[in-house]
Amino acid sequence: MNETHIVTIERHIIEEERKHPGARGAFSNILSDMALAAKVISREVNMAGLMDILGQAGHRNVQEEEVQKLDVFAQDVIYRAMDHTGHLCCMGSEEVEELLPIPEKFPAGDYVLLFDPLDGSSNIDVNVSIGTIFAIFRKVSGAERGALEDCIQPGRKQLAAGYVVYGSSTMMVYTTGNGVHGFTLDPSIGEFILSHPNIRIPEPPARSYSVNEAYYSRWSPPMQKLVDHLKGRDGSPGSGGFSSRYVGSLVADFHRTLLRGGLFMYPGDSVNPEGKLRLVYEANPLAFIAEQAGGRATDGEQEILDVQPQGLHQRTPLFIGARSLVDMAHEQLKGHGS
Ligand code: P6P
Repeated sequence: MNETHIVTIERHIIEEERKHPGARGAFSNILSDMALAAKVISREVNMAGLMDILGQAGHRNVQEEEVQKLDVFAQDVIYRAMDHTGHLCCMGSEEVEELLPIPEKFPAGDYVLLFDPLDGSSNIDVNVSIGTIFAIFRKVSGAERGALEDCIQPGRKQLAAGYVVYGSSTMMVYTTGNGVHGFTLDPSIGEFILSHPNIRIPEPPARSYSVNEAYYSRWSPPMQKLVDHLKGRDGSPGSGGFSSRYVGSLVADFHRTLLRGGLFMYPGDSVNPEGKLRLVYEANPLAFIAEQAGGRATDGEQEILDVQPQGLHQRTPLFIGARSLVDMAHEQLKGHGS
């Protein structure tokens, strides 16, 4: 790369801010602070195997999942990067049941941060890619230090969304509503460098689908019929010719879908009618990114971004990826429940 064409994420964020008339910089600072937190988390994730940080932290989070030490670390890093800046009125995290307040000793601001600090944590010990997912909203309540209504706005209201994938390289991908842009961490200089400007989900997409087929027997008949079609088992036109890819780490599966195309699915089933993934800090941010990249995201009945959340940790079925493939899935599922 020609050294004079290095665009750091901080530079890109500032240039994005100039596209938002009246922006006062607070919003840009939140994104830059998230990039800093991502660098710190990346360092620990990449050293985890060497620093005996692996293994259970010995307690369970609100999802009743064994908490890995890195989960706790990532949660703490993001909170501490944000709690003192005066830009946020409160935060919401996958790891904490209640809203995360801004400490009284620090000023509160006009924005809200919702995040999953380290999704896919069960994959940490086996060195599979994991990720951080985040969404930023403007405060809508009259409460100086935020309220639940600030954290359960429809995804359509997001000002920005992004994720960090800690994989063979660490990448941060974000949108502020002007396209989707990817940055790769250069550890030698500690900077996220623009590597994937204006990401678009390919159309026609890679003929690839991503779902945990172990749950086939628990799916609705329309969901079973959809996957049978993708596997070429129903002989209908366009049936078959797909490959299957499933990492079991949402950010890794989504990142591949974003760059290559394809269809990622986590449907509801007879055991978990609303599926497993979380609406507010997983499906919504990824849906904003997917739409900005020309794709689509639905819950089988409606666009993810149009769902009015009822609670911070609400689950949702998710069908996301290349528009043509989500359209096909949605038509087969709508009205039947995923
Ligand atoms: P399953 C990881 O635990 C996670 O929350 C997501 O990252 C991933 O997409 C999903 O669960 C995998 O769930 O039921 O297929 O193991």
